Parts: sequence; structure tokens; C-alpha cells
Amino acid sequence: MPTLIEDTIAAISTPLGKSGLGVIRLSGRDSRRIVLSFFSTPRNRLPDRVPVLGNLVEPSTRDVLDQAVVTCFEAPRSFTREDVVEISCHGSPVILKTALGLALAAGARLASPGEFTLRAFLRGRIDLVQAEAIRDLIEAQTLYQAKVAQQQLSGSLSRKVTPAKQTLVELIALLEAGIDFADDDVSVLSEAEIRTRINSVEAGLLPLQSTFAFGKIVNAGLTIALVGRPNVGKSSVFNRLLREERAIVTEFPGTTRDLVAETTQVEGIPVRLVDTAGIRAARDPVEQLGVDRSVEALADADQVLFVVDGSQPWTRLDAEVQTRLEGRTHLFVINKIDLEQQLDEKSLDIRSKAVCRVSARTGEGIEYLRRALFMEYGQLEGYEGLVTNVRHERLIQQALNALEMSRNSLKSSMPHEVILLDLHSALKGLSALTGETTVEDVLGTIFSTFCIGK
Ligand SMILES: Nc1nc2c(ncn2[C@@H]2O[C@H](COP(=O)(O)OP(=O)(O)O)[C@@H](O)[C@H]2O)c(=O)[nH]1
Ligand SMILES: [Mg+2]
Repeated sequence: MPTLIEDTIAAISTPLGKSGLGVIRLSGRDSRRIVLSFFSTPRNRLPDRVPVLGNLVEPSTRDVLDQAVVTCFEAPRSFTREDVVEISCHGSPVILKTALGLALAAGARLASPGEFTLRAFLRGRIDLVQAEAIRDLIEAQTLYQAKVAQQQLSGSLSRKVTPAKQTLVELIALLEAGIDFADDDVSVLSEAEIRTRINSVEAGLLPLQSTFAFGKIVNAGLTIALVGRPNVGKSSVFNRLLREERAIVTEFPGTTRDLVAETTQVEGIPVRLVDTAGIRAARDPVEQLGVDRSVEALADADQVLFVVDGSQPWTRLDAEVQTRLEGRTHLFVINKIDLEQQLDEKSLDIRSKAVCRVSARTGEGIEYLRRALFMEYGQLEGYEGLVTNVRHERLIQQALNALEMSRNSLKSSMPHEVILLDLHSALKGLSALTGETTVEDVLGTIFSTFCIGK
């Protein structure tokens, strides 16, 4: 990970393939000079923020390669706060590669993955949370993910952390002043006052931390397995959730013998749905393999839909499946509500679990089921302050743990020096979040997950 930011970097910023347009981007103090060495335009200059039409010319032969529009964004009003030049030409891989080669020949260095964003970060244009949001935005698979990333890019998470951090910094400053001037007349904070302030920092962080249960699945998605005894309609519910006839449905028990998995999105969250073979003592070895796989899928799933047939009484087989679900989060799906209901719901071990009544045949209740899939993760209104990133969650947790320790030290009447150690550790977590104190190898790990040209 190069941290030298004196040189000028260049990269093709659009995917390499045939396309209408392709963009090459340069950043650094020599960007203009480098581009003007192979871009010819009548006045031979690139004014700030004015797109200029001209020709890409091979300097040695004077051959025109392509017509291009070039825009210069003068420092500091650019993405990286350096001079940035964007060359927009036809999206021909040959032209793009040749033009990039000319830029490199004229003194640019090929950018490493994420280096444009890294520069924006190093020059203070964005913080680390925002830099990561750029990557998440580019990699979003659903519109919902993109909107969450956009919020973080606009600084929503950083803004939510700032007040807690400020309170913490104030508290640290006051305690340090108390130590430095212990013999003077500086009033030292009372224990109650210190506790109030620690609590207030914590109160600012806890709501963020609690969004992670949901935030995590926004980014990483969920694996959901449908289980139940044969013929209750697992495959039918699976198809309904997918909105396509993917799994084979028949009236014969034991039809689904292998796992059928499909990735889809439900309410903007990536979901991997796994339809399984009905769990029962199998009639033949092939079915047995299917049942074994069902049990494995059950172990791997984040969420389980336990499908039962509402038109039939509770059976021993249902009870067997239920025992396998002990200690697992799962949702009851009572299927076939279009038929006369025979299921005595008292036999279900429902307790606090959600129950969805659906008919895979008519589609009734399916929309409710879709929303219920995420119920236990705490569905959120809007996207503000959503923690979606494991790194962020760990750092907020680190800060919360340190605050807890400082409170304990306070309770056992430790000297303020000890309390300060905990508070500093909390502050370190919060500073690393936005990147003020992030060590270099962490930066390397984060930015190397970007693609080149970003
Ligand atoms: N009436 C009715 N029949 C259903 C419903 N869901 C599934 N079935 C029927 O139940 C049988 C078994 O369905 P299937 O999805 O293969 O069950 P699986 O073995 O649990 O995967 C098929 O004949 C389906 O048409 C439903 O909601 N209502
Ligand atoms: Mg099936």
C-alpha cells in the first residue's frame, strides 16, 4: 500500500470491455501536464471544471487515436483534493489501454486498488467510514444496500458517532486537567458527575450498536432453510418466496431429495433460500442422503422456516423435526390455510416465536412471511446511522467495553489515572472508526479490497 502521495496516479476507471464510453482518471500534481502530452485541443490547456473536446494523439506518430472529452478538477475541489483529470473516450479496450500507456510513459504511475479513495481519505476529504461506503456502494447488489451505503457516504454514521466522541474528549480533558493541577484550585469532577458523563457517551453509542443485528444482514445477507416433514409444502413455499417455479412440487412425499438453493432478494436484503428434503426416516439410500443434507443445511442456516401443514393434525414426524430445531431461531410457517384446518396449534412449541399462516397455493400470507423473515433482527425505519460493517461494530463494541471498565474503576475508587486509561481506550476505538488513528496495515487491508480506478 503506497502512502507516498507526491506522485501522479492513473487508472482506467470503467470496466474493461467494449462499451460506449470509457474513462481514464488521473490524480496528482502532474495530471494536467501528463494528459496534455497526448491530448490535443486547440488552446492546449485544461481549464478548471470545463469539459474540453479534443483528440487523443500518439506522440511518436502523431496518429489520432480517438476523440475525447477531458475534464480537469483543480485541487482542492476534486475527489482526492489533488488535481484530477478525467478522460472520457470511446469504451474500446485497445484505445483505453493505449491512452493509459501514454499517461504512464509521460510520468504517471499505475494506481493500486482503491488508491484514489485512499488519497481522498489521506487528504482529509472523507473519513474512513465514508471511504468504506464508496466500496459498499460500488459493490451493492440491491438498491437497498446502495441506499444504505449512500447514507454512510454522506456521513450519517460519522455524524452519529461525533457527539459521543466529543463528550468523551471533554471528559478526558477535564480529568487530565484535574490531575495536572491537583494541587491548585481546579475543581475536580465528582464521582457522580464522571459517571453521568460516561453514561452519556454510552447512551450515544448503544443505539448504533443495536442496529448491527439488522445492519449485518443488510450487507452479508441471510441463509434461510425451509425444513419440515415431507409434503407439507416446503418446495411450494420456496417457489413462492422466489416468485418462480424453481423446485419440483408433487403430491408425492419425498420428491425433493437434494438441496435446492437460490439467491434472491427480499425487501432489499440478499437472501439465499435453501429448500430441503423432508426430514423423516428415509425409504431408500438416496432419500437418506437428502435427509442428511437437510440436517446439514439446518445447521448452516441463519434462519429456519419450519413448515407445517395446517390441513392435517400434528404428527410424530413434525415433532421430530421440532426437536431438531431446539435452541435454533426459527419461524413457524403454517401452510395450506386454503384448506380446512386440522392442526391443533397447541401442539406447536410456539412460545415467543413468530407464526406465519400462508397458502403457497393461493399466495395468501406470503407477503407477510417475507417481512417476518427479518423480524427478529429489528427492522429499521430509514437508513440513518445503520452499522453494517463488522469493523465498525467491533470498534464501537471496544469503546463500549472500555466505558464499562472505566465505570468499574470508578466504582472501586481507582485513581483518575486508571479511569483515564479506560477512557483513552474507548476514544481509540472511536477514532479508529473514522480513521483518525488507524494504523497503516488496517488501511492496507481496507483499501486493497477496492477495485483499481476507484
Ligand atoms: N391446498 C394446498 N396444497 C398445497 C399448498 N402447498 C403445497 N400444496 C400441495 O402439497 C403437495 C406437496 O407440496 P410440496 O411443495 O412438494 O411439499 P414438500 O414435500 O414439503 O416440498 C403438493 O401436491 C402441493 O401442490 C397449499 O398452500 N395449499
Ligand atoms: Mg419438496
